[in-house]
Amino acid sequence: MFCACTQAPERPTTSPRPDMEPTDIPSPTDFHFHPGPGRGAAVGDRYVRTETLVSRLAIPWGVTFLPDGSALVTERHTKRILKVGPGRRANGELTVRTVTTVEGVYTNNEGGLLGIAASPRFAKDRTVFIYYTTKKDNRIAKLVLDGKGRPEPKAILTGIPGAGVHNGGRLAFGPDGYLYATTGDAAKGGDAQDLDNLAGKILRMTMDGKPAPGNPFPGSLVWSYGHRNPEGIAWDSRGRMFSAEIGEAVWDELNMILPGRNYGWPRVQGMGNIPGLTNPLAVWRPEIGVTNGVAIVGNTAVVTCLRGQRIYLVNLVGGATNISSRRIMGSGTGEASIRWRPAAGISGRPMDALIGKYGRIRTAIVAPDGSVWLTTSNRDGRNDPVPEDDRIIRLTFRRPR
Ligand SMILES: [Ca+2]
Repeated sequence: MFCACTQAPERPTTSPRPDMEPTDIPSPTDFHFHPGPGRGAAVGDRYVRTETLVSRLAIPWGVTFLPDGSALVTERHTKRILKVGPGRRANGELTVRTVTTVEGVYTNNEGGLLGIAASPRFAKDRTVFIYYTTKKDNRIAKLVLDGKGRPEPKAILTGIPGAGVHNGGRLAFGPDGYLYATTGDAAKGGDAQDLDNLAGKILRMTMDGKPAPGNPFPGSLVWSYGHRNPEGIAWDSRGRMFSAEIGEAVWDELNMILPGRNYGWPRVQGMGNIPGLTNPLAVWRPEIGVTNGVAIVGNTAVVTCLRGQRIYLVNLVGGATNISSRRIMGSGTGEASIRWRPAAGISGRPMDALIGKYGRIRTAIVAPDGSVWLTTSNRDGRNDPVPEDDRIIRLTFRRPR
């Protein structure tokens, strides 16, 4: 039997990184989240503010920040890489200009130009990494943006299975300096369990696309496996890695990613409590979920939802002392169900916010100023866009009155 979680959250045990906590942005670790009497009615709206940074884009998918305060943003189907900001236009939104259009990208429903990550040494090497679909695979390439002519993508990893759905595609450099990529099962669930297949994995590599030192399987790019379609990855201030993953038709997941672990797909969705398979930290029914992006500020994970058209604020102050705990708590019933595992670090019911306000929300990433940037995906054929779509939204936390 599942019960609503009403216990008081534990005291935060860590502080956010100083560079994530500028003075004008309250940290969510300064106050406790309470589901309160309005449970299920966007109670998280009390804790957040939003502003539109950019409007009228088309499926902005990957976001990465540059040392000059601007961001590079990919658009999935136009194949464009946009430079956003740091300047403002007369209407207050950030400037947008096209840096390049990537040749060789094949757009097929969920495929196209997906993730982007700037080299940690961008100021010197002017290099960004992109993940995109071609007619025969998904691949990761590097582009040198030195301003000398059209940048040509140079592949560092090819042969990631691709399909019209489940292409994964998120790229990010971890705190260890290595490049991580999420791959989808490309509609073949069994491949997620095959360690010799790059589908349904989280990969960890050098900037040359080679297995990074310390990977759990010798000579392999695989960091974790048994994933269906993970599209979000983020790390907290303690270096713990999290991923948001889209499940099939029953549960979407937030996972803590540990090297060499099997996350269960296609044997199980959600909390299986099956020996040898790692349970998610929290799961949502797709009607209120299809969790996609994740960004972490202090001890709060911001998890975005496509179909659910909202975000969740997930309080991580529980400490994740027992990742293998089988104790599951829950809230809601049927299509509105959310479950989480308190002993694995989720201190209470994830709180929803922005329900329906911006439509389908995909990417989440922490900006250099400590705010969180969100992108919408209302022009992907699965919603009725408004003229302002698609947007990039800036989210900041506030202390509730
Ligand atoms: Ca799973």
